[in-house]
Amino acid sequence: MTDRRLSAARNALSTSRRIAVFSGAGLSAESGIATFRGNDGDALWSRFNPMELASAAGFEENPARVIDWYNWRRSKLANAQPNAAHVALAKRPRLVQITQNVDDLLERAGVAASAVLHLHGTIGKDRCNGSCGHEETVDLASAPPLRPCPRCGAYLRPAVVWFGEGLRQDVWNEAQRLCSQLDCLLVVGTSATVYPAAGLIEQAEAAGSKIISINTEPSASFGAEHLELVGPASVLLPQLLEGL
Ligand code: BJW
Repeated sequence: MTDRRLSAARNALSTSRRIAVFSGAGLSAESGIATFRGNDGDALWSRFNPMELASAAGFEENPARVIDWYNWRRSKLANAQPNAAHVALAKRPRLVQITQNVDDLLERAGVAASAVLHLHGTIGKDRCNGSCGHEETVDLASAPPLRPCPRCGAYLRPAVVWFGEGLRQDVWNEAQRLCSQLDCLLVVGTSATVYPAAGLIEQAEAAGSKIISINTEPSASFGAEHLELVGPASVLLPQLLEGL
């Protein structure tokens, strides 16, 4: 069954010219980075309250708690390595990378930083929580505690997108532009529950793109042109992309 689906998916890819990858936390799960909503008991939102840790209100209430939590995640990421799924993607530079992930494992696997659209920002940077626009790179292995912005004195915060916040307009516009003109969208390791990002799948499908999904769990149907592969990304992606 999986073999038949895999060859159908390979066929769909080989007959596609414009291909993008839309990835989520499952892509980095096998690098030891926790997902948000998985069933394994390790998922972040089963252990922590997202409104305390990933919202502007949570930061206002207790900024040090938020920074400490992000620094704990940063130290885990500092010790992580790209897995076979990241490496398989990096070997195919013609694939456009649109990711919800805030980690840099695609880049560390060899994808050019300029070629990855990070819809939800990057954990490797801090930005001013005020409006001065200051941004700085953070050393993942030894990220500093809560501190003021050197330019305006407001607190610095991780350069990620929290609940209730808009996505960076230029990044979002580019993702939408790409997804409106695809032959195939490869959806990897996402629960596709967080909007507006998940809406890219619907947008691609409505514009006539084939959808191939890879997930350890069966997913919702993404339309008539959806080919679903169930299993770990580190196994299925290298198999799917072989020879592409
Ligand atoms: C594997 C695997 C393996 C595991 N191989 N697979 C419409 C309806 C209802 C609500 C909303 C709506 N539109 C907007 C909202 C509100 C909200 C939202 O979507 N809420 C839903 C949860 C209901 N959206 C927002 O707030 C967004 N902003 C917004 O809408 O702004 C507009 C606005 C502006 C101003 C005022 C009002 C509105 C922003 C969303 C930001 C999300 N931020 C986070 C945190 C980022 C920073 C951080 O990392 O700390 O982004 S939350 C978290 O979820 C993170 C992820 O990028 C995102 C998506 O998660 P993802 O990647 O799908 O991971 P999981 O864990 O959910 O799934 C992993 C999958 O992998 C699973 O399916 C596994 O089975 C699979 N898997 N191992 C293959 N080895």
